[in-house]
Amino acid sequence: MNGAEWLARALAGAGTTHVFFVESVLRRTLLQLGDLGVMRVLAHTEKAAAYMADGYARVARLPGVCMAQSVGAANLASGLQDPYLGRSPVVALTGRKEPSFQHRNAYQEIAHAPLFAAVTKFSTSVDSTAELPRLLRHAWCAALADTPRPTHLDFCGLQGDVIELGQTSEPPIIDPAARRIPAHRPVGNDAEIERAAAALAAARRVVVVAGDGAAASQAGPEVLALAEALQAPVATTLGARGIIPTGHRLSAGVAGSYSAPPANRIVHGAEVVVFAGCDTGDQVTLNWTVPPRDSKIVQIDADPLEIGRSYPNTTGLVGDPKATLARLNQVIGKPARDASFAEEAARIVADWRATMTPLVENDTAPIRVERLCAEVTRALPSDGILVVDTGYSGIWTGTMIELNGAGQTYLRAAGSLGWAFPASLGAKCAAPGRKVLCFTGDGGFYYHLAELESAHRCGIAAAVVVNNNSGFGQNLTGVRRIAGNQPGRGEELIRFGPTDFTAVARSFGVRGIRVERPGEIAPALAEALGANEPVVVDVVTDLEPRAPEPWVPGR
Ligand SMILES: Cc1ncc(C[n+]2csc(CCOP(=O)(O)OP(=O)(O)O)c2C)c(N)n1
Repeated sequence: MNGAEWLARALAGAGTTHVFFVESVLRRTLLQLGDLGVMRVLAHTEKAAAYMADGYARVARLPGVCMAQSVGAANLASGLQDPYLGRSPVVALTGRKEPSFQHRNAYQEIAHAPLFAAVTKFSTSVDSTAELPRLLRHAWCAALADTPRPTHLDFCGLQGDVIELGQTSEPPIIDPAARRIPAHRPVGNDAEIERAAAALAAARRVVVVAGDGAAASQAGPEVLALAEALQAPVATTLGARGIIPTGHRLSAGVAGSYSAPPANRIVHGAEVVVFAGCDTGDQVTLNWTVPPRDSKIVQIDADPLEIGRSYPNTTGLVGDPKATLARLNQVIGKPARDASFAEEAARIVADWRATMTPLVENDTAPIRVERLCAEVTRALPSDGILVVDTGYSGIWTGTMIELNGAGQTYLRAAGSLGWAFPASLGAKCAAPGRKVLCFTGDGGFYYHLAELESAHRCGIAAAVVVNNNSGFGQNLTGVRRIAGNQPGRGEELIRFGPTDFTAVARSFGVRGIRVERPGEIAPALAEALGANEPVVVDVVTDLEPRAPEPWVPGR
């Protein structure tokens, strides 16, 4: 079989239903993929193609495939930063000019290897069809294996032509086990589990902080079972929002820097913290102050290098969070527990929620984002997928949108503004039977507006809610502070618009619904989520209101 055909058959055989690309690359493979029923989503920028592949991968739990030719490789690599940070298995395929073109001022090409080094866990060149099966299998398995991250194959030839030249007799099979994330479920060592169980049984105030790794492992039921057994409140990373029902009496909310006040207070007040599949990075720990650095920790992670990375006083369990928590729960059993810490935590959460009620119920224009979030909570179907951008979009949705912890999925940008809209298109491709709602600010939406055309052309029916406050809302506080809090000064750095995104959408043939009053939100969301086409809901809000802020120790 010709290498181009082998690649198409291998990708389709591995369960790939969509690939995301900018022409001109791997043309013969793309044509073959079409013949095999795989949808080729032609994007307008390589970065958007990478984000689409990321959203696809997170929902399909399979590698998302994106492609670009030589000159597009740098753009594609820039789009791998977010899946790298977000631990998403994206496989990037690029073309690169032949060796005879290297080191002699070739048109349109810089060295690819350094571009991909920082954003992949495996990146190599493919110089012959004979090497293709082995290298694709490795790129695929490496992307899926813990910790999932992007991988990259750089095909010889501007458009990856090398694989068109040679033949292979290998069967077009990437992974006979048809693995999805998590690719493996190792269980932590028994002696360590016993030690962790003893430490938890001896503590009165235990908190669980569940992270993106626990969400990827689908460990929600096991997290909740541990929490109930220990009467331990559960906080999460932003990416694990909704791993348990957010309205549960033990739910403390998102912890760290993108949080409302309760979660940090509760985590900070614990005697022992269980980090389950949690990267213990600066965002979830508020720069390693929540919990304090010398806290007693039980940490469960599939990657041994994560154990004790930032908290030295750690008992580590190396294993898949779901499988290891299940074993830990067996060992812990159903102990008699003092529920006073859980009750105290529930009171902290309830008191904070009460302070938000007037904003949630606000019925006047300009629309409050708290009200918008409450309407999204009501509108999102029980198996809906919510894809949110970074910055305030992450904070608003992570603090104010409630999720059922059973069927709904929350995907967040790992930090790159503009990620959410293309990622939501990829998510919808992976789950055509589920409703996908993208929540973005106008600043984030501007990045990839052109993908409205892709959504329309490819019939990708995502609903996009734009929190349109005519500026980089999150940054208002910072620019004002730097400008000495002088009225008006600093704002020129972050204001733009006003733009009517429904008119923008219509120019691409996409339905747009403008929302200016609170009462219009619910019917607009119902219409957008009921449609079998992409819809932009342009919600006019105000730049001034600030999103919830975290509780900071000692302040
Ligand atoms: C690629 C990139 N550039 C810049 C930033 C910094 N940043 C974070 S949030 C934000 C403003 C977001 O504005 P918008 O999307 O309109 O949402 P709002 O804060 O107004 O709700 C900026 C500029 C970023 N996260 N990513």
